[in-house]
Amino acid sequence: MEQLTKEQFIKTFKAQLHTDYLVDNNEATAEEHFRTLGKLIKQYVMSDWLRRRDEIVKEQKKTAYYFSIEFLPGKMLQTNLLNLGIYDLVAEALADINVDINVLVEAERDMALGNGGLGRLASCFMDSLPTIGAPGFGNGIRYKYGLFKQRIVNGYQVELPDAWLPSEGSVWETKKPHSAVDVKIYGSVYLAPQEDGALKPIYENVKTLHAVPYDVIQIGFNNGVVNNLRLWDVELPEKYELDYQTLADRRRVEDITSFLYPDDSSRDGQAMRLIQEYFMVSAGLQTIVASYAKMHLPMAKIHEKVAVHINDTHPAMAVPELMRILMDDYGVKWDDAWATTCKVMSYTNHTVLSEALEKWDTGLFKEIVPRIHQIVGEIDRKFVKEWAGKVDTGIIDRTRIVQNNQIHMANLAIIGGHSVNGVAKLHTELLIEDVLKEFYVLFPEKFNNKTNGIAQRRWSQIANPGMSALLDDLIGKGWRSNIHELSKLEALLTESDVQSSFYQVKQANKQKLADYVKKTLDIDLPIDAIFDVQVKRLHAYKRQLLNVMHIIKLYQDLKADPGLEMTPRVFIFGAKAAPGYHFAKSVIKIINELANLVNYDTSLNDKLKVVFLENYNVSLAELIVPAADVSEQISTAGKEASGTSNMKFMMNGALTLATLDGANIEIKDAVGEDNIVIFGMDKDAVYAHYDKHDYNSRAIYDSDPIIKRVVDAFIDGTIPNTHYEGHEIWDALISYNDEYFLLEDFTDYAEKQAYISALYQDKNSWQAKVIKNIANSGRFSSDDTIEGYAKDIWGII
Ligand code: 73E
Repeated sequence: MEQLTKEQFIKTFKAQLHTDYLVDNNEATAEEHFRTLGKLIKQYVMSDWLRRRDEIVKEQKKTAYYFSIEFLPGKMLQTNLLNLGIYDLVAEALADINVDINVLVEAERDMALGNGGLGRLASCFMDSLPTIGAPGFGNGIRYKYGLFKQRIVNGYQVELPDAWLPSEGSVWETKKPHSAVDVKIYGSVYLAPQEDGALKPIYENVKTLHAVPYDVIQIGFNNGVVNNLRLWDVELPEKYELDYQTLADRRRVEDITSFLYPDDSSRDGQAMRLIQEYFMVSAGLQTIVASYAKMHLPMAKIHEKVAVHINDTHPAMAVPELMRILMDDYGVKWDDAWATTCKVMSYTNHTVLSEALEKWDTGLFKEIVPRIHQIVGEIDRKFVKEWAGKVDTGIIDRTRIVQNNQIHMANLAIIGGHSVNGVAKLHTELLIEDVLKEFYVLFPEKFNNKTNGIAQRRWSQIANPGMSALLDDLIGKGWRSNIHELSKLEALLTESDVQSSFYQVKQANKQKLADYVKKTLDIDLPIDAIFDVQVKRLHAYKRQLLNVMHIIKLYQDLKADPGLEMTPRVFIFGAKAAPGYHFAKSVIKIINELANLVNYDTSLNDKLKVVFLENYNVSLAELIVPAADVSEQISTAGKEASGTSNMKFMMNGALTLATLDGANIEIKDAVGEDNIVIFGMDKDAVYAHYDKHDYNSRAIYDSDPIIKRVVDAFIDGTIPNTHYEGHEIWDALISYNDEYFLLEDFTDYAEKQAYISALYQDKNSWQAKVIKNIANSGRFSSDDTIEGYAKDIWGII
């Protein structure tokens, strides 16, 4: 963008307020101020945005398209200002006219078109792609309602719709009606032989949807590059309006882009979800192929200019859909279409949980996307034929796409692409050795690892201005553009004034969070206590319950001996449970009632506090993460593919208390064993139990009085105001043999927690570890991760 002065900014800002809202600056609402600033930002980048589009066309740059059913940007104002390099100027200019930039920041609604780590990763990539200058665009759905808003009522989670989208639309998007395309679903299709021997698909009774794109700006950091996140909305096609005569028909169409499915681990088997997947895949690919066609290059070589990434299995229909478009719309023959499709497509697996590996009933699939069903059948048939006689038939039976009347989307994505990656070293190893091992026999060359990363600018400069200013003082400002410069801190680990400066920053961040907790929950938090944080989706494998068990133990210890010496602790939780996930909701209830129990018990002398923060989302994370002393990453080893909050906490100077799972292992490698606290079984120990079937939680319960006392607290009335929840938990732990091995890991966990309490007393040693963590967090930058994708998988840089 052009050089901007404060005076120019103030002038245009005021003028825009007049034009849009007919108000003077001092009468405008925060919302009006925010939208006006957003609009100016869009104007500032417009020429860069257009130039980007033109240069990609003119230079025929190979472009990657990141297809994802989720994007979770949160708020965009600060990121956009920072990346444009005008944050300070705008903040000062606004202050000059008595507008507080923080009030504008608050006025923006979180864009929560994602559930958790998977969607947030996609958004970190959207920030990093333009930052490294790579032509990489997003493709997704413009949900009218994002992830539900969580309220806690009487300790229970209540889900409310998240109407994030103002009636005027998001300020960051541009509607592109002229780029709309039609997507066909339902009906039937048969293949009519043509004179030249080709088969032409003839559709009957289809329903046509009108897909309208909204392009959202993605601004690179200080480099003039603006990429695009294309989100599709559905409209009723005027041409086919007779197909939708009743209000109910019309509503059904509108609903296609109404809701994000609020499930982080298992799919909701609704036809609507399948339609959503096909809708965004088809609309995206039609546009991509059409723009490639404008280059007048051979269709069978589309892989030389286009890469399509399948983020988790949800967009896996991209494989048959690209085949369909190439064959049916552009006349490419099957073999050529298949060869190029496999080179275009690549896939990331995000989880080993079998319930999250999508499978669709063939009947439903055939009903909704009949032509895609045909093509998938043919891909499957050819796959079986190709491998027959070359490998064991068992392998073919288990890797083929169609099995027992189900379509296995991961199999489709693997067979139809050239790359399969996991999201942390251990996770990729597990894919190769276990979950996808038979695919590894067939296609070893496809497998690779890309450890997740985080957009460091948001998780340091924006979320933690106090720490950022300190870093500027200590190591200069270079780290802001080159995060690896954080390693300069290595020379300062033991300097006591540096240590105390980091301590001061942490205390100030803790105070900010404490103020928020006071305001929202009316609980007083002592900031000299250890702030021990676990924020993530609520899931049994993430083991929030292990954390709860430890809190119960501390409570029981303190009740038994009120004079017990203990470093005061504040346990902070934030977590949404999938609405249909009964067990997870019971854990939320238990945490809230445990909080009520301990927070108001004066005999505990403020040594123990428990806080459950309602409606955990990206904005709240930006407040919580910088305030944490301890980062809880305590999943059963082998279950958490990577985790990304672990990286955010580390970068903000929290010590990680972790199992050897996901990216925790790489954090340990980065900081060394002395600067992370590891406990519990590793993946091999967990797998040994699976192999030998020898785990017996009841035996542990019967033989360990401390564990028995803790587990019984769920049912013996210790936690008041609970009903079936405690029994449900007790049963999961004892009657159903504790699927996630909490009891086995408990003793080590409690011991390591005690170690942390002691360590915190030794401020110098603690702070040295804190600084060591920050110094080594640069390697978890999503700029580096995405560079790996761009070079190794997509070949775009
Ligand atoms: O470990 C995280 C990982 O850091 C993993 O659980 C999460 O993805 C993160 C980013 O790689 C994830 N989400 C889903 N699967 N894995 C998922 C599955 C189905 C629907 C929505 C999300």
